[in-house]
Amino acid sequence: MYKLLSHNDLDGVGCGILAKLAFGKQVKVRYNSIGSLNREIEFFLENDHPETFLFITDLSPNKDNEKKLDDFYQKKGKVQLIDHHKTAIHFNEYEWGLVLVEEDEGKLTSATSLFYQYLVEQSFLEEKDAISEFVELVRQYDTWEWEKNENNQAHSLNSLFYLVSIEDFEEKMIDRLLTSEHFDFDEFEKKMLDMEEDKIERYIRRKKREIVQSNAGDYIAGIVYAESYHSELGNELGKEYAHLDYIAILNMGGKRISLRTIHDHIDVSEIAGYFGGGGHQKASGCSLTDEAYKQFVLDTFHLEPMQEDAKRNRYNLKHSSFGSLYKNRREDIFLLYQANEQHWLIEKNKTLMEQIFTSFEESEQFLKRNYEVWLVRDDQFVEYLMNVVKHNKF
Ligand SMILES: [Mn+2]
Repeated sequence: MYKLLSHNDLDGVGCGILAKLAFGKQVKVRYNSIGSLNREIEFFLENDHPETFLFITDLSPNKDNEKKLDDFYQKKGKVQLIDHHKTAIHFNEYEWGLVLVEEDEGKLTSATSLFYQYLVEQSFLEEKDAISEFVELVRQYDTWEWEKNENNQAHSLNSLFYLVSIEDFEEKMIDRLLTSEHFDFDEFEKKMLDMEEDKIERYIRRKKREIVQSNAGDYIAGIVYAESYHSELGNELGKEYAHLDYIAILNMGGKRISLRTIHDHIDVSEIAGYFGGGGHQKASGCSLTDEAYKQFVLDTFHLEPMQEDAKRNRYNLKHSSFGSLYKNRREDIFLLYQANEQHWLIEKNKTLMEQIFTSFEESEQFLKRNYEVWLVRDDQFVEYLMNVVKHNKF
């Protein structure tokens, strides 16, 4: 007999689907949140048949269970952990641990892609186009490579995963992978997924108007409340407000925080780790502890939401040679302009600020991080210019 304990997201359930394809009725699969894994491991060690082979995928046990699992391995040799989270790297010290964040060519891994390789290598499962395509979609979604590759099918697969129950999803996928030569959605699913995509877009648009900016320790974070679409939100909000170091998405009902960044120089798994969580460099999570509650909720609840830059301007544009006009909530006006080849300057309420910048981006980032400014609409820009002209005339 086999038992698989896996994560309850698409990548984790991808592992469950592969396990059922490989072992059929010989495997019992249990999906877990990060919080419930350790209880399941303890239950397994105390209650399951001692000859059962245990797989753990896409999640990692705590210190206590790490030790217990190693004892179990020393006695029976029947445990294999497969993961791709950076915070689980130390499990490679064990014979039963296989943790790989990226392949040699810099291609990011997912638990499903690693588990597939493992099952094929061990001859538990035969390679097949439909399965390989499914595994690749899961990998691209989980690593967010789908966006760069514009592989919308990967995004759709995750949307479908959340539209139906885990049991239905498993059953549908197993059936499809067994019978089809290539992986695809059926016509009904395609219609549903189109509608779902519109819904996600509207949800994100609303959240763009709710996010607040806050100094959080050494960083500047965007904070937003949301129960769903965390990855999509983290990515879209991160791009809209690129001056923020990371986005913290608070799920109050679940008492969890998701941390996302689009920047290579920020490691949100460190921040999550500080609050007892973990994950990837660009996507991590932790529980809403008392300390996290104070920093992310209590200290920020009074803050006003950020304002988006004006999007449909023809005149007040970023990088414009006439300068770009910004405003903050205190009605200060900032004109950002290029003084010469190397230097960008800022006038605050028509007085030159002392800071000198070497690029538009650097100066805009300074303004957004320190003054929470937004690019004003054309009509306000024109009004500003008219005032300047009037002033010069009389
Ligand atoms: Mn994963």
